[in-house]
This record gives sequence, C-alpha cells and structure tokens, in this order.
Amino acid sequence: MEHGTTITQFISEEQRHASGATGEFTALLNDIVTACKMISNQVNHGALVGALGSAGSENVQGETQKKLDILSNEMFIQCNEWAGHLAAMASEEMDDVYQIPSEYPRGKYLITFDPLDGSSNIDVNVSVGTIFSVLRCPGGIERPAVRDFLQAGTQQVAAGYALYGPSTMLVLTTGKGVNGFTLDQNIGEFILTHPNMTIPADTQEFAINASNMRFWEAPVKRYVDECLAGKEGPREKDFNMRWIASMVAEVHRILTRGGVFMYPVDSKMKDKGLGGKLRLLYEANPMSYIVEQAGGGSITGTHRIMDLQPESLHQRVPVILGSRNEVERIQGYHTEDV
Ligand code: AMP
Ligand code: P6P
Repeated sequence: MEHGTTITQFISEEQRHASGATGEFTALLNDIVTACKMISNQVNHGALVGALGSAGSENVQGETQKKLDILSNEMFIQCNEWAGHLAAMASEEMDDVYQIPSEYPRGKYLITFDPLDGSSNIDVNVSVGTIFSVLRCPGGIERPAVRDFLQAGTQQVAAGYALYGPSTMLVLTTGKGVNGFTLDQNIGEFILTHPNMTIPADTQEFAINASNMRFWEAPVKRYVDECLAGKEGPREKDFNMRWIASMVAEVHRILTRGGVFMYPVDSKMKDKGLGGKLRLLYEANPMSYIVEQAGGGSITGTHRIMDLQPESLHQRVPVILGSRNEVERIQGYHTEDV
C-alpha cells in the first residue's frame, strides 16, 4: 500500500543534490525529527502523565517554566547530543551555551532551539510547537562560546518547526523551499503532505496582540487601523484578525493560507530596555528563514530580520512577517514615517 514519502526518505533524497555531502547533516536532521516525535508524544499525553502545570522555576527570560518546557528541552538535548554532529546547542530554556558532554564526539553544526514555544497555552490544550535553527560552527572551534552562535539569519543551513496541534506536523527548509510533513501515529513516521509550501503574496488576515494597542508605534497603529476600517477605509477590503499566542501556530496558518503576524516593539518594551518580545536566534531567525523560503517577507519594521547581526544569545527583536505585499506595505509605513 502506498504510504507516501517519509521525511527520512525526503531528507535522504535531498542529500543526493548536495555534492560531497558526508551524511552528517542528514543524520542531524533525523535526530531533530526524533526529538520532535518524542516531544509530541509527551505533549499529547500531558495531563495523563502529570506533565502539565508549572515547574516552579523561571527561565533566563524571567518567564515561569512549565514542566513540559523543561521535559521538552531535556528530550531535545538527549536526542541530539550523542551522535557527533553538533559542536554545541543553545536553547530558550538555558542561560548559556550547552556544551556537548566529553563522552560524546563533537561535530560541525550548532543548533539553537525553543523546545516548546507557546507553552503558556499547554495547560489550556491549545497548539504549541518546537522551533529549531541549524548553523555551521566556525572552523577550528573546540568549545563554542556565545560569540560562535551570533551569526546572521542568512547563515542558517536549516530551520524548521514541529506543530503539536490536531495533528503533529513538521515543517522544514534547508534553503530549497519549504516542505510540510504530518506524523502518522500508526507508523511513527512523518509523511510528506504539504510539498513546496508557498505564502500568498496578499492577504485579508492579520495577527497581533491587540491588548498592547496603546503602546504601539505610529506605523503599526496606522496599519491596524486601516485593516479595521475595512471596505469603507483606504484598504477597500475587510480584514479578519487572529491571535493564538503561539507563534508556531500563527506561522503555520500563514504558510497555509497567507496572513501577517506582528509582534512589534512598543513603548512599554522600550521603557524596559527591550528590543521586542520574540527572540532572534531561536524564534525570529528560523521562522524568517522558513517564511522567506515560502515567498514571504520578515522584518523588524524597518529592516530584514535575517540581515541582523545578533549581539546576544537571548536577544529580542520586533517581528513582522507573512504575505510579502503586506509586509512591504508595513515596512513602507515605518520608513516613510522616519
Ligand atoms: P554534510 O557533509 O553531510 O555535513 O553536508 C554538507 C552540506 O550539504 C550541508 O551543510 C548542507 O548544506 C548540504 N546537505 C547535506 N545533506 C543535506 C540534506 N539531506 N538536505 C539538504 N542539504 C544537505
Ligand atoms: P503574548 C509565546 O510565549 C510567544 O513567545 C510566541 O509563541 C507568541 O506569539 C507570543 O509569545 C505570545 O505573546 O504577549 O500574546 O502572550
């Protein structure tokens, strides 16, 4: 019986187009896939295995950690630390760089990841996800330091996310488009269900946390007001609004039917000295790589996110991404108001 292309097969076939590839990258991607399967299983069984609720600790962001945040982080590390493909890892849930234990060989790649993005939703059974980004470790580095992770988004060699929703999906780019896979629980394999995902250039749907409206800067306020004005306003069409508070779910919706997602910097963040809400290395950059590979755009408001030179491991940035024509319009509002 035809079961469709598995992700293992897909990744292996992609390797054939990479002349001189040793197979390390392929093996690394497969280890990441295994980690996402394990996290999916834990998330799906949440309350049944006592995995819901707070862990009673805070992460480097000062955010309360859920038990599943810590479990997911541990699972991601366990699946990826042993095989000798990585020089080090960095996670939203860990203050500093995670060094590969001395009993394991080291490899030539780095991973940054958010093991369970949107975890504030986990206790109310709303979709959450895992976000990952793969970088090359600078040559000759035995023990990577923070500075070795501070690479622009354009240096990523792969990025992806797992979405733990009504079905578990894995969306992946290695620089040749974006492909989506759905986990077949019966055989424990991801099957290619969404080949060559592309974002429609136009949209009538935007996503923003409207409770921050009084803090927004003028270009964002202008854009949202015009959307809300609908047919009678300057856009001459009605818009729909969404806010799931889970970036992975929002990005997946945009990949599937278009839209624009905004978490802009605002006056409240600036008063606290913050550059935004979302983290550059393991949220904004991987999602920007995926969105751009799908034909969309991803900016801070004024600049392309993937061009930013990171300054710290947990740096926060503004994020406006999605349908290209909409993102270009918003960028225009930011630059014309400068
Ligand atoms: P490797 O020698 O296995 O580390 O691969 C060298 C480079 O080839 C990687 O950094 C990727 O840019 C590319 N590559 C290797 N395998 C794959 C694959 N399965 N899919 C996409 N790109 C690959
Ligand atoms: P707010 C989840 O914590 C997250 O990092 C993103 O996944 C999500 O888009 C955003 O924060 C939600 O933020 O302020 O609406 O809770």
